[in-house]
Amino acid sequence: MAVLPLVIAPDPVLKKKAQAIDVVDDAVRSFMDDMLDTMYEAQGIGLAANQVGDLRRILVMDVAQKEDEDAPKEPIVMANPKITWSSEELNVYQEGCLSIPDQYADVERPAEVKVTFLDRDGVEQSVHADGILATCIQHEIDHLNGILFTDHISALKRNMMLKKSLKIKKARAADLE
Ligand code: GNR
Ligand code: NI
Repeated sequence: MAVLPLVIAPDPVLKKKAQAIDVVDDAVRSFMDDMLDTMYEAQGIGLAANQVGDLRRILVMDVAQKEDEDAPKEPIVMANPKITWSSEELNVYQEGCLSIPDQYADVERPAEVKVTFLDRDGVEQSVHADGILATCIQHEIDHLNGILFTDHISALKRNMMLKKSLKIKKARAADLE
């Protein structure tokens, strides 16, 4: 179990496409656990491997604690997630990203999705997600495809947010934050 350093935008690894894994072995499980530790420590509801500098198609989520910090943990891990169906109906959520600190914007996405993936035991599963879970899954799968939530908003807003992110990244690197 370990908290890994978070990659902050702009960074090339956030624009790269992650690669499918062959099997979920102990090394993959250990990495999934580290990703969960990292996500909980950063108080996020999701995390994709790119965000810790790794290009395997792995994401972790826990949307249970969004409303209530004392709610029991409900960790979800997915390897090789694939959206097999998206609803026509769209939904707008104010999104944020651990790799673009302190910036938020409304993003419109399909309200519901069906996803297949390999779970922590390497067993194929499928889920039909709605609400914040549907949004989060799409946000994380975007990361695995090298896409950030800022790619869904206007260029003006995007450039502003990435500039601010770079400022924060520099400040953190200089240990000022
Ligand atoms: O913590 C996070 N919150 C969030 C809020 C709305 C939509 C998506 C997210 S995911 C984000 C964590 C993160 O950056 N995951 O990649
Ligand atoms: Ni993100």
